[in-house]
Amino acid sequence: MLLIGERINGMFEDVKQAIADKNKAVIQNLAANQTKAGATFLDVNVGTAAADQEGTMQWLIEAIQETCQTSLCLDSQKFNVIQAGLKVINPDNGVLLNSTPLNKKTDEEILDKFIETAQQAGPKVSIIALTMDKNGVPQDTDTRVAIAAEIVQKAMEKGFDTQKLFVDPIILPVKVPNAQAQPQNILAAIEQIKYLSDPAPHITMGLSNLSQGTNERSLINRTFITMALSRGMDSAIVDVLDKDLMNAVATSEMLMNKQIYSDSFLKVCF
Ligand code: THG
Repeated sequence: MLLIGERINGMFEDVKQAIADKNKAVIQNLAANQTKAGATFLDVNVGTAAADQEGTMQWLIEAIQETCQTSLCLDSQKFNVIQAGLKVINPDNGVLLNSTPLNKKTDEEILDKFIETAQQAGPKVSIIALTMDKNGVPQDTDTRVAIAAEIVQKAMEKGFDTQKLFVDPIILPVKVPNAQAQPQNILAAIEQIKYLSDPAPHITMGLSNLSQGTNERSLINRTFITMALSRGMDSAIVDVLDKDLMNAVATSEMLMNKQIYSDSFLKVCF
């Protein structure tokens, strides 16, 4: 599966501090460690503290690219921040633009903009599209799948390869009141989204959202990822430095016959 390392995110105290101090070494170590642990992409999110989000995105990318060639996942809800990142990124290493909803009240054409931007930026530039529209994040399975179908249709109309499209059904904290039915709604959605096109779009999610505020973060994360993988998810934004999570992913892949069994399968997967 395609794992996106979540740690270069201003939401984390060490990254927030490194941004404030312009301390490249902290960022470069996180890039190296996550790559070594098995990340295919590194998520890059400036967080909310930095005043200059565009400049911070560029500083993070430049710091990472000085020492590391791993593909980057530019993570911002603001299109201008992603555009700023694209100005300094090496698109030949592979890039994911994270993320766009189907449409917004303030910007009906946001998905078109993401697709066109990816197409102009080069053949190795993919996008993450959220099953979210101008009405917000749906709670049920059917609306998630209906929005995903519109996203896939738009990609096809615009000649954008569905293998460069990652659909995110948006997992939210299980601890939020009345949210406990959401994980199973998402599993049902995953199962349907993978049949929307051939070849299928990738399916991804920000796994750690699920366990926010709980006492058993790693256990909840790794249990849910095995469930989602078995239903057809093939990517996720995760803490690749969580060894128990990585072992659960490796075991799932082996049990799903995606990795060959050997007595040392945990060592060979990542
Ligand atoms: N979908 C997409 N992109 C995303 C998300 C998503 N990007 C951001 C986020 N969600 C995924 N990344 C994270 C990163 C960190 C945490 C959760 C999701 C996290 N952080 C600690 C917390 O809030 O408790 C930070 C505190 C700390 O440990 O220092 O949980 O859904 N496409």
